[in-house]
Amino acid sequence: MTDPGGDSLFVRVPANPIITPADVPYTANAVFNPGAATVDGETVLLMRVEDKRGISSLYVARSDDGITGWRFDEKPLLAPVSTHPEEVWGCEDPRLTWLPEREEWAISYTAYSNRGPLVSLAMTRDFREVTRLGPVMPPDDKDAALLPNRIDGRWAMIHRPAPIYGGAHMWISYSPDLRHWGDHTLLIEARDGAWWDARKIGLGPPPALVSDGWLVMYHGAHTTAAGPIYRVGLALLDRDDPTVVLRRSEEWVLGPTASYERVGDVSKVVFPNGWVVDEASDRLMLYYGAADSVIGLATASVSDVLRHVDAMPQPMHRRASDADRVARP
Ligand code: BMA
Repeated sequence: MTDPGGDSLFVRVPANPIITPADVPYTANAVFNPGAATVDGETVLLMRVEDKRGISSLYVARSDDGITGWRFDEKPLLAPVSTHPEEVWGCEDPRLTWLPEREEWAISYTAYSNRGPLVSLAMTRDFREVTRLGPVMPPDDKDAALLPNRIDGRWAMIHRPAPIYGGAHMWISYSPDLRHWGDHTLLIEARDGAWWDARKIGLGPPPALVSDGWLVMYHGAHTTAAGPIYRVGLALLDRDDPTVVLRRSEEWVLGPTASYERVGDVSKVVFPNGWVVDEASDRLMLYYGAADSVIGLATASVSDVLRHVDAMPQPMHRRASDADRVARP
């Protein structure tokens, strides 16, 4: 079968937006950018909830079908605490990765410190109790997720440092113990100029291991005179060496076109943090923040997504670092 084409891959559910501030049993200015997990047959979302001070905490919602009938915990799973001063301005944008070796979920989230956003890790088995590991990357750094398994004996984490010089790109780093990180490697660079993913990109949901390799979704923030437009594209990494980029989108596969994505606290934003990817049932459920205000859900066929990925160009430099050694045309 031929590539179905990027624009039609992801279909928004009729119930969108599936969760809004009016739905939750606590005061919220915005409910957005959720991580997603399947736990005991239920879909669990760990939602970023911004209160009316402007501070975000992470709250759990559960549903049997992942679309309707959400049940909301009344207390946050992760909220700023005085013992973690790096969270003084909030806990934001969680990504959830099941670690089979440890039999627990890793929560990688943005801790908003008064020296800028940084990456923190916490662990949970049931989304009822949580243990913080604390900060693992200094500011400015965000958009982080762990790979579920060690690669050659080490944990791998994709993240997005934002240096003063040269744009914000995706990196991959390695750790023997989830605490000490090194071998920092440039993974996918933001493009430049008029591109949708120029100058600032970041990982979306945690990479999903599929038959062809690691399926990656990432956002690009294209700057316009009216502010940024956040859209998403796809990439594929080598299963055994995820520093090797096998494919990368030229065109975005999802952008802000629905009214709830185009108008909100930050307009024209789709920001996926969580997905449930099931090759066996050929179903992909993509949970995303819309306009930094509400939560949307789009579904796709995994095989259609993989056919689309297979038709995407192979990057000229399969390791971003190759670009330093080989002259660009
Ligand atoms: C990014 C993050 C997200 C947010 C997005 C759009 O930098 O801070 O939390 O959804 O901007 O405002």
